[in-house]
Amino acid sequence: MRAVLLGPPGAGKGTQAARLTERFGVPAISTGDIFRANVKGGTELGRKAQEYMNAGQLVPDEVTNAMVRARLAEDDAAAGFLLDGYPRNPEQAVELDSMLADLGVELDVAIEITADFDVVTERLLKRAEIEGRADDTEPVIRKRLEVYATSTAPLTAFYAGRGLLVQVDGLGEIDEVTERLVAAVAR
Ligand code: B4P
Repeated sequence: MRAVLLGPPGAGKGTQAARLTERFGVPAISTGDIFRANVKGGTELGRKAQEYMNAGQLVPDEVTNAMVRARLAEDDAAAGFLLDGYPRNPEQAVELDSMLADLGVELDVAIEITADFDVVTERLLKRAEIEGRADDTEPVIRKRLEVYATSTAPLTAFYAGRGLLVQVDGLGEIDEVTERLVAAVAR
């Protein structure tokens, strides 16, 4: 399976990617996780990404695209992958097409987890209490949702136009959402 996972911040992309990777036996590649690991490790990439993440902005495309290109070329992604949080704007989607063309493969499905903004805001504020992530504060969550609406939401039409889009309701228990996703992908 070669899939991208779309949806607003807090829809459950990271949560579900970790479960789907086990079901489908392909690596989950989360750009957010890679950035956070680099921030923690104090790398050059982490330094570049941190200010954007903390402000709820997208990390610049040239940084993100190069990172994904390198990751997709690794051996474990040859038989499939689940991209969590990439692409996040139309420019990244076009770049992903070029990466896949260079690898001689095609995307099978774009899965969108839907959830309304009130619900996701509540989830992220709850996570803030548990994990204390720098971008889970109320003003930054608002900014992330704005960026989602402006930059990422147009990808729904982009992938629908190619017949690749599958939409799954992200509300409800985590297990329920996983089962919906598995059923939707199997269709
Ligand atoms: P990400 O790490 O991708 O974070 P996110 O979209 O905000 O969602 P996340 O995966 O964390 O949350 P989830 O929905 O699983 O991005 C962070 C930042 O990195 C971005 O703002 C940007 O700066 C940068 N970045 C990442 N990718 C980029 C790209 N391609 N280009 C440029 N910049 C990029 O879950 C949220 C919470 O909800 C969790 O606490 C979870 O436990 C809970 N939850 C999940 N499902 C639930 C359910 N069914 N019921 C109740 N709670 C649930």
